Amino acid sequence: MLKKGISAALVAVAFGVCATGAHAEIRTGQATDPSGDSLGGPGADIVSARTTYDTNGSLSVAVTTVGPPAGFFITLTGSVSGTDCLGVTGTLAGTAPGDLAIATITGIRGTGSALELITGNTVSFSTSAPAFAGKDWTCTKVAITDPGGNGQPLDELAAPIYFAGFEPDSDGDGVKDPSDKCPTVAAAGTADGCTPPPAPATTSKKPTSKKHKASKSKRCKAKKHHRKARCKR
Ligand SMILES: [Ca+2]
Ligand SMILES: [Ca+2]
Repeated sequence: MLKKGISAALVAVAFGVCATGAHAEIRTGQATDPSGDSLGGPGADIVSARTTYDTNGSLSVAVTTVGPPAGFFITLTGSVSGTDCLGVTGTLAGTAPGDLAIATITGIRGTGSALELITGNTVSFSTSAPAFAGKDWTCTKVAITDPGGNGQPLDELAAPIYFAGFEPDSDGDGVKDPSDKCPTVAAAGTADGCTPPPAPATTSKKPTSKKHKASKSKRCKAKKHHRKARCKR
């Protein structure tokens, strides 16, 4: 009876876990960008960014700049395609400093709003809505434009943020681009994607020995009429 009770409890726990989102997935990624490459001031010069996407429907993107954030920040979260980030995208965007940010999804008008929070030189945008659930999102692009200068681009991430486990492998050698020092030269089986694997070491002295024996045998055959006795030794 006790065993039955325990089994029932375990089944209930198992179902409970599944019902509360056992299949949900949290994907994260981060990327850096050089400083000093912005057409704007330090507040519009991206140095790093990171994303967290919960497939239950929460998305947040944080962008760090050289100085206190200043500009119109646009973050587009989509799907890795080659080395780009495309497809149906979730946008979190807003002017920093400011308090109104927007959240939209391609093809869905007026999806909602996003929360904007500034801490030091980092501005974070986040939203949580059913429309953001279950997307095939694996990357994020970030750009800053000039809010007072007809949207002129000031700085953008040099490469999209690729979520961990979804980084592209341009040359298909099994070494993901972020760790591949030669991303266009396939070098399977290497750690850095460049150095070809070492050639298998030539083995032992046996082949030499056989060759030697063979040549000795040939020599002996040729001379068998003359030096039969010596060859046998
Ligand atoms: Ca930059
Ligand atoms: Ca590679």
